Amino acid sequence: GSGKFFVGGNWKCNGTKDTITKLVSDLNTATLESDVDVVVSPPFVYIDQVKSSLTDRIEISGQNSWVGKGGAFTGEISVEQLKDIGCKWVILGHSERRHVIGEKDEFIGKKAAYALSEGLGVIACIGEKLEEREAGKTFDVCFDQLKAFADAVPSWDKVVVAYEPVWAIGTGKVASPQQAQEVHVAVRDWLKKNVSEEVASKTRIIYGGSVNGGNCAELAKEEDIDGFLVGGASLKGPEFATIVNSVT
Ligand code: G2H
Repeated sequence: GSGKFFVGGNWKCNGTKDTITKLVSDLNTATLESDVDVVVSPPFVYIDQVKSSLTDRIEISGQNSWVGKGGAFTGEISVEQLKDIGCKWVILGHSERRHVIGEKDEFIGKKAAYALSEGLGVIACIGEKLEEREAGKTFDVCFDQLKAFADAVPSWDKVVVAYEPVWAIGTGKVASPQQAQEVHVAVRDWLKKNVSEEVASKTRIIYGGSVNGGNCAELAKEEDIDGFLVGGASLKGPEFATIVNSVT
């Protein structure tokens, strides 16, 4: 693998003050392997609560950010605000933003460039839909999404790529270690050919889509799986800790 193992918990649009208090307390008491970058991404409205109660061992990410400087953009949250409230990261291009909300490649690329320019790390998500996989277009789709990031970002130093096949997200239908590894290798190869050998070897490529405490160990064994982006299973502190500790 490349670099330090990276595990992100994407809480999506879940939680209340009470459930988040419990989750933070479970995370604070969990034993986490030291050689892993651990990040959680609460809904915006709970970030302040999480920041003020969660151990500094775990960094905080936004689930989205506005494409430029804040201002008259009703309903949006700016990169400056995420930084102000203590975030170190932002998830961009998640499939739910692409396919439910309708964000396009170029817009997502611009968001990544802006977030990086302000010093946030970017968890850059890519992944194909089931019909695209079945049509043999997995690599084409992933490479197009990757290219939109590559065309926009000046540096890959603070970018983590998350491969999340849409058919595996929240479905309980996890990609097999071989299926994930195959795409991770292809992504690394694309980076090598289109960005640089150095970026290809240094950039962490993490897997997301129905990762849980039971399947993480097998996935983590794959050479090019450098960590995970976890949705449902990140809402349970002990299970999330198990996934963090699947580092090999
Ligand atoms: C994929 C993942 C987290 P889940 O969206 O980003 O969610 O683990 O629930 O499939």
